[in-house]
Amino acid sequence: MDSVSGRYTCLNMNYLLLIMIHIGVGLHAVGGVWPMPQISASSPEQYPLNPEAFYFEYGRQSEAQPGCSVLDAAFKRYFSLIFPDYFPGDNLSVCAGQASLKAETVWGFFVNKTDIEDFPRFQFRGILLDTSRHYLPVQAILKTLDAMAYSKFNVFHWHIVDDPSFPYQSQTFPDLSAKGAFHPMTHIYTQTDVQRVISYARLRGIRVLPEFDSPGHTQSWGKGQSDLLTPCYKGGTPSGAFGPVNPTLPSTYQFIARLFKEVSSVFPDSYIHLGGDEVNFFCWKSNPDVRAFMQKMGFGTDFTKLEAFYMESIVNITSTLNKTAIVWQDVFDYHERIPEDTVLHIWKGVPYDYTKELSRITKAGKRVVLAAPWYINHIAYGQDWRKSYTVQPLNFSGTEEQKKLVIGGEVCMWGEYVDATNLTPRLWPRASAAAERLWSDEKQTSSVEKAFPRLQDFRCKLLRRGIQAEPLYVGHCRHEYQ
Ligand code: CP6
Repeated sequence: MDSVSGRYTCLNMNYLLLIMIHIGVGLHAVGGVWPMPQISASSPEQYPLNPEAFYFEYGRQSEAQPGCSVLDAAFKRYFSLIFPDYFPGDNLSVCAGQASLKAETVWGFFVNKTDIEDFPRFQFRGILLDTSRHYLPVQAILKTLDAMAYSKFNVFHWHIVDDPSFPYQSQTFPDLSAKGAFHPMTHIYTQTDVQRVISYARLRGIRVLPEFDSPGHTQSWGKGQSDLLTPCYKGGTPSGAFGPVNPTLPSTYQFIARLFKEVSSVFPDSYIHLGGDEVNFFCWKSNPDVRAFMQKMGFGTDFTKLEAFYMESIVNITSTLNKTAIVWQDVFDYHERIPEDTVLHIWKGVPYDYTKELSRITKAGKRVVLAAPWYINHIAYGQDWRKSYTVQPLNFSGTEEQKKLVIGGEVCMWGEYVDATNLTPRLWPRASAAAERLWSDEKQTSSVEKAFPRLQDFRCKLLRRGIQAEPLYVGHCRHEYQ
């Protein structure tokens, strides 16, 4: 998943960026490097670091050269992160005439000579934000993208629509948000908003994975698209309620094809998340037209076959759009004939029996993303980051080949109880614990006790960088902000 489409020509320089990030991270707090680099060797040799003399340079051998917008922008951001208190010209004259070394110690700092070689353990390190249960202003999303980059997350899974609201403003079907958003003007994501999120994420090495979850979780879609949802029946007549998307009508697939055609051109990522979770068969069962369709198709009374039929159809639509589908694991449970390259997203087995799911699904040769142990919308009294930290994603029974199919993991922040007021402290630094599990070498990061002070330091660094991360436990930051 790290390889990116042709539009992102500079992003293969990601690792150069990472090395710079580590320089920045190493400065403020001793040992406060998070997530832990794969290989690093520090020597007692010290160098002064002076903002007046510090600059980033393109390597001669580098494919990226001056003018690469991704790196030019990153150089600017990371300069400010490395020297957070530096303003050009500020106080500098005070030191004029003094020995240069002294001046450097006042305005700079010494860093130990450190060689770092770094690369991620897993290629997919995601965060899910849910903008349907509560609308999140674009600013809150951008802020989250900043914080994600600090912890080296590289996938923003945008669970953009769901039952309660449809904030995505579609060009093809404007009624979806006009009628399905909490508010048709203020609680929507316009095309401009979406572009802003995508390009902001791109500059930080983050892909945007949109999810349009169906056939369940689609109540809000029905408001702006008539005949899309299944009418539920009670005592032989329509009850006025609606169920999942109606899988029996050709118009359904025409609609999905047009919507996904738009979505796949708006979101450049090669993956698209199709959902497919938690389909309630109650309404389908009640509807005589659905039952007649079942008979015609030879599904009998097995509604999982009907769901399979629907998912297969929409996965095929995404294939024709040259996108790879990611779906929630429910889709595997119903044994659909889905393309080999489809990625299964493991969310069940909450809290801790997801290892069976990992075995079962990778045994069938499918790639998986692990979300089950990282539902951090769940909160508890105490240091629950420790549980996230001690997850061992590859500790399940299976062959080496099966283990290679685990492409990464994801922290889910479902939105029932989360909006812009509490998103940041609920995410950070708890998500950072999962980030280190997904980035760093497992052996080097096996001790929660050793991680604790480093994560505390990192949390202070997040505060310094303007991310309102919650405290892990009793203590203080050397720089108290607020
Ligand atoms: N919304 C959608 C949700 C959940 C899922 N899908 C969910 C289910 C159980 C828990 C948390 C979230 N809120 N669309 C399941 C993937 Cl515990």
